[in-house]
Amino acid sequence: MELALQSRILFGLTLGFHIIYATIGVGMPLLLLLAETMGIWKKDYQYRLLAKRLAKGYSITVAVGVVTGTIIGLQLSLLFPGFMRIAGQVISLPLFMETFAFFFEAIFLGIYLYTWSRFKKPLFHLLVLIPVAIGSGLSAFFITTVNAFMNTPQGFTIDNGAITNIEPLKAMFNPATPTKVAHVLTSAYMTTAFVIAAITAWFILRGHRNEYYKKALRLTMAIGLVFAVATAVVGDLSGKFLAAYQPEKLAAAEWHFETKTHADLLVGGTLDRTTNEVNYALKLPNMLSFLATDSFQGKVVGLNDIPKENWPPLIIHYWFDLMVGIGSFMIALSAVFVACRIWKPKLEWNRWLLGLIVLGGPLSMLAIEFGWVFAEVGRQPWILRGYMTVSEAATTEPHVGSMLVLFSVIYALLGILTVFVLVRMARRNPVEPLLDARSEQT
Ligand code: HEB
Ligand code: HEB
Repeated sequence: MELALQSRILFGLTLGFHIIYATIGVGMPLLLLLAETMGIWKKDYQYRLLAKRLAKGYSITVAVGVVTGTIIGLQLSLLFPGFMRIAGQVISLPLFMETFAFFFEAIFLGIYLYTWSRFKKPLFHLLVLIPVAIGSGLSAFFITTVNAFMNTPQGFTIDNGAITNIEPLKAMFNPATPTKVAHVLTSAYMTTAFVIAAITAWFILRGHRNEYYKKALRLTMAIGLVFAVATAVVGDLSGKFLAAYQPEKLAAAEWHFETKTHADLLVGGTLDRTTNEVNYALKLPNMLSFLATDSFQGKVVGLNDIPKENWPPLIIHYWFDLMVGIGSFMIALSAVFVACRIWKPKLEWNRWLLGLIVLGGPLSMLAIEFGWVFAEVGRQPWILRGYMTVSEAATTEPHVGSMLVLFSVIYALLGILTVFVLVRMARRNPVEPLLDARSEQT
């Protein structure tokens, strides 16, 4: 196998694993914040209990997130030395700031975890969460600006291979930053809510019928609905961003060859690579024009107007469809659940609905993975769009293959360990005995 490809697979594997923890890392503080707020507002101890149990599990996922995040930092310089040589100087500011945001978050998280009964008023404990949520949001912001920079680099000039005139802030606030940061944040909030909803629905299906679970499910499904809609709205803006700044990614995602107005959105289907003909796809008339330009008549650049060596792999069509498909499904599912809660309370606990909610957790996490694979494979062949290709940046050290095997084993073990610890935690401290306790002693 080609060495650059091995490096990409190894780095992709690392990111794909880190993003699971990072997503929970970004989403959980907000969920905790909302659960505790509900508890104080409704004077209901059960919401506080929910926050407390989630926070315990969260401390485990944060720890693994730190390990995988540190591995990313190391691999970035080891596997793509060419990239770090050029871009390292430009992006060192956000990379450093991410570490700073993380420490900020970690300090307040530590305080939060150990002060459940230390404050006279529960409100003060709630306030400690605000810096945690800000810190994790900033983490996501800083690191996403780096990724945005790779897609639309700016804020430097290259003279004979040397990099000069570095403007770190201009590099950070590049055209891809607003939509990417917003889409990453909303999708993390959405996914965390649906993951916790899935676990809760699982417990209800297994016969746990206390109000506690119902409150948890209602809260997470409502939060999930709000952020699923927000993710779709921002995703639409991401589409418009692509049309303006990375037309090759959008065209490849939609197998859109001829530049034209009134372009259709294609769902699924197969592509005949000799004739560039699309078969069996579902056609949504004029919707690609709308996604790209906000007008059904808008003109969308096709692949034929882009040099062939700059085409991203056309397979990204499927990643895009899967992401959008899951997003639409989750909006529908959570809307049905919330509608049942309002108009048909009995249906709310329907086994089928609960089963689908259990499915929705892993599906949302998959949508995060599909979204990143789509965005990152769609950036190929560039590592710094217009300046440097991935193969120019990759290492020529020959040991990537064995590292790939080694890290696959490490991630598998870390993944199993996380699940094992979380399940054991839940088993050892069942929530039922705590539910009747009206007091705040726990
Ligand atoms: Fe991350 C963590 C790096 C991506 C989110 N990270 C982390 C760490 C590191 C990293 C190094 C550890 C800590 C410190 O700071 O020291 N990342 C990284 C890189 C990348 C990433 C390099 C790529 C390029 N992240 C990411 C993303 C996100 C994140 C995309 C979002 C969404 N992280 C994060 C968080 C954290 C981290 C949140 C913390 C932990 C937890 O919480 O879990
Ligand atoms: Fe997404 C990406 C759209 C949903 C996750 N997205 C993306 C993109 C686009 C989109 C256009 C690319 C961008 C760039 O590259 O810059 N989405 C979209 C839409 C929708 C969606 C339209 C509707 C439905 N997503 C979604 C969901 C999720 C997601 C649901 C999860 C949960 N995405 C994602 C991610 C990504 C994406 C993670 C990567 C990052 C960025 O932003 O890029």
